[in-house]
Amino acid sequence: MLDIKKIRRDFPILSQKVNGKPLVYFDNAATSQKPKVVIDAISAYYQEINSNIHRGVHTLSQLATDAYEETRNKIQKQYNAKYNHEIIFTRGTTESINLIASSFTSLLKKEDEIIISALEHHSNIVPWQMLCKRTGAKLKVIPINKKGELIITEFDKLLNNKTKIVAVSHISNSLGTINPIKNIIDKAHQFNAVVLIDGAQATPHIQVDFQALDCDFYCASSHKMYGPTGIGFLYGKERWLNKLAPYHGGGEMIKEVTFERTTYADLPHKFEAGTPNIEAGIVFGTAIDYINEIGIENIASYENELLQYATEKLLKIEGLKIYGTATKKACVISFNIGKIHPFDIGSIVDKLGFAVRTGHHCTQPIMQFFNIPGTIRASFSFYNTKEEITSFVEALERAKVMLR
Ligand code: 7TS
Repeated sequence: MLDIKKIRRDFPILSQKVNGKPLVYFDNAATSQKPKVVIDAISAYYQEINSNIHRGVHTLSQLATDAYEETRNKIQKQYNAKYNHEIIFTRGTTESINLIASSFTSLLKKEDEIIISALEHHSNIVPWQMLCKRTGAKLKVIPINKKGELIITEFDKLLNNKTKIVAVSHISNSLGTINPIKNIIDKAHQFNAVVLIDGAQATPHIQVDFQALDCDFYCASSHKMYGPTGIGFLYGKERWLNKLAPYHGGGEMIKEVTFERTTYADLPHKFEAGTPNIEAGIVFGTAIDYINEIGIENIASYENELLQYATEKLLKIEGLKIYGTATKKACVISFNIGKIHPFDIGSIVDKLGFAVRTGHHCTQPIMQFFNIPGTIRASFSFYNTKEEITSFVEALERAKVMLR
């Protein structure tokens, strides 16, 4: 059992008032709040060991390098990668996907096909469209049913020997659907396609094991995992990372440079040109430690309780419709009330202290599928409570009356 009261004290922002009302933060899918240990670690880095990494013999540089590399080791351990050099630091999920899409340019031909799904965030759509434009390859889309679940029998029909890449999300940021990625990975591998998993919404909430999944690439962002912004990772199987061309050129990613030719550094540095976001990389490790203190299994089970509670309470509001009713769901609820525009509801509940996201959530094709302009999205985290959900439902009832 989690002591939520105690946990909430770890997050200074949660005791703030917004518009004169206690803040209720239900926009965790966009970004999570940060515990004090994370906030303090950022300050400690600049006060104690700030220096550039991987290049100085001096003590501070070595301390910073060790702390930065320690996070790589923590990510390897947390997600059971075989080697620590299979973890590449990036600015986040978006950059991780772009890195792979860019690096595959020289490996694709115009007969080849890439499969994504109808549930993807724009960051797992646009880079593949750009890759298709560069190479002539074709983009195929696994459709969804009315519950917001992938139709796997349609995936079976799309797969063939031309399929080179399958890129799907672990959990949908708009609908909360948890996709059957193990099944997708196994099926894709039967056709020798590589599989990239967009794990931006999974790593903050559920246990993930790269080797058990057997995915070829997996991407995530620290800022959704209670850590700093501007840092994330790409996991890639060693054999694939060795095969791919680097994404950025510059310092740090080379073995030897002459004007005639350059040889590249070994993994992971081949993909890490330039001075990285050092402090965020180090403090990402602090956030992982924090998750482990609470326990990812505890997080998953408490958040599931919140999801069930919120679903039940929200459905009591007359005219409220939930989009995304998958059997396997994470703690995200997208909904609309009657014909009221989501933005109007979002603006009113904001005045009452509730932070929710409204709009298309960077998933316009999902909105097109449901034929709606957008939704109100409440996304929960382990520091949220049933009391907050109850008062949210009351606020929605008030908003509904005001907008009638
Ligand atoms: N993939 C998914 C599934 C996401 O939810 C997001 C961000 C991204 C990729 C991109 O991550 P980034 O860290 O590189 O920006 N999702 C959201 C959201 O739902 N609201 O704001 C950002």
